[in-house]
Amino acid sequence: MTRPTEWNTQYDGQYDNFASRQLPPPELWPELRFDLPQLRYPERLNCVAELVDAAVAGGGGARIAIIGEHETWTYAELQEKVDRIAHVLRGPLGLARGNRVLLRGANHPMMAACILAVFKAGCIAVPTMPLLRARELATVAVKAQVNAVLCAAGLRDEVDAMPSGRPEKMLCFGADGAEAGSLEALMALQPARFAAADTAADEICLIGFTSGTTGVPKGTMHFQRDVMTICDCFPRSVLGTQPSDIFIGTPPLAFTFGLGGLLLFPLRVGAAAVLLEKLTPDTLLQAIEKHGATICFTAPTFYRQMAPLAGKYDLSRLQKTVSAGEALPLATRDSWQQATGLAMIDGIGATEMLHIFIAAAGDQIRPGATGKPVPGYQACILDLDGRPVGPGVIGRLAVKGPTGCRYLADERQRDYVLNGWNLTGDAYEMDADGYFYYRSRTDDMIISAGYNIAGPEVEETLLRHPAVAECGVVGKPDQERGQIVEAHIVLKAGYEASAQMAAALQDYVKAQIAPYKYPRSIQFLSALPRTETGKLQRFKLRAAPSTQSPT
Ligand code: 3UK
Repeated sequence: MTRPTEWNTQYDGQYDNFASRQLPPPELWPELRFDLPQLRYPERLNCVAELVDAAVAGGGGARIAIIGEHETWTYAELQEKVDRIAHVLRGPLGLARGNRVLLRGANHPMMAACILAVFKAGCIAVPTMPLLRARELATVAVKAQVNAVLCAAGLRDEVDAMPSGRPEKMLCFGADGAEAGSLEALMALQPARFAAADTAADEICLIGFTSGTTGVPKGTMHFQRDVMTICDCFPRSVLGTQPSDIFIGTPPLAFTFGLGGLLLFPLRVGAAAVLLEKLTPDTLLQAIEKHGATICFTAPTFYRQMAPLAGKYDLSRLQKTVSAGEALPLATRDSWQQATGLAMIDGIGATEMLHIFIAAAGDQIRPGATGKPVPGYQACILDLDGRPVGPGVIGRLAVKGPTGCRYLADERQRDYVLNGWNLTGDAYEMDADGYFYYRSRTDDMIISAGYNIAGPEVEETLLRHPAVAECGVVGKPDQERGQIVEAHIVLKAGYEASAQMAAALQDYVKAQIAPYKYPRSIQFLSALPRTETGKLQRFKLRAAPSTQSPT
């Protein structure tokens, strides 16, 4: 791999070990297994040296790397953008190795370049979803002790409004023209080449935040090595990626499903990634046709909505479609296959595991099952006491492999890791042939249209409304979205349950937290079901019939 050279030795010597000090103690880590020869990486490893520099050095500089709405970058052009941004980070911004950089932007070539630049500079990327509001951003920024922000110009308001105050070091990109003081303006003043930081393979480069059931997001920490690992597992052994592939899809780069599928996996094989924002089922189909995309990544609900529209488009180049984020209903698999002739590749991944660890493709697919452990991973089903159960018994899904859960300073590490196994919080069942079948979440996470939504976070928000006395938020099954958020509300005296009240509460939530978390269904109750010790009984809310129809 590339060693540091005279280009940027001026940045040597500073190292911020905040993140590594927040790693859980070794006894709380999952067991990590590197059974496959391709997963034995050198001790010093910079993932962007491998994913971008190696492609250029190997003669692939003129190949297309990234296609955006308005720009197409070759590998050489991507390398130059990444290198200039890395210089901005370490030079004008004055960041040290190991500093955390919060990233905020929709799927766009510049967002991709920024993430890669943070990895390459030896800093730590903290990508955030474009829809997050100031309060949610602040939680992330405080937990990860963020040192700087790179933000799409159109999304800066929520950063400016962060209750914790925004970090002093912030640069915006993507405004019309390269405004003075913008990231682009600074990039133009920097050298075109940046030698990748000489990082250790087990140096943290990414903190991926997940919404927790308590509403406090968990930061999952991943190493330079892990970025390579996910590229060399599922895409290699299940998906079967080729240099000629053109990747497309919807998951945000701030979600590790999108980061892998729409950026890292294509780069690993010298393929091209189409990065588009604000895709709808119609515009995604249009873009698949226009760009001749061969591999698509999105959530089940998107495929469900695309299936009836697929006939309008020429999808003849499309070869593989990957579904993840929530369970793939059989009806969705069937309608997609009828519409396109493609057998869906279902895969379960998790932010803690970084990417997909159980999946199936081609003639390995067994409808109704997610699949089998991706080579390199092992899985089993554990009972409540942590003992493995045999085929046909529903229990807790447990996995181990080359990646695994390491939360940033979080007590919930003890819940996710048991005897070396990662417990994903899913109830699964195995059959006699070793196929794994999703049954439900074991915890209270609401998964709606591919988004993870923590009920208590919505509750916390609703409770700030003057009319709300008490509330409980659960997921209700929904044909379209998998689940919808349903809020059960006890109003304070003097307030009346009405459609107007429901709408007001919905608007209130949308203004406070990411709008996708708002309760589509609101039910008014006179009291919430509670145990003797005062605990809310969510299962009773879930079982209660909805009396008012969702909006
Ligand atoms: C659920 C699935 C059934 C499951 C993710 C691919 O979803 C991802 O990460 P998250 O941390 O959520 C993890 C949880 O989501 N889930 C995901 N995929 C499936 N359930 N079938 C599936 N195919 O509850 C899991 O524990 O948001 C997915 C790649 C990277 C990811 N981060």
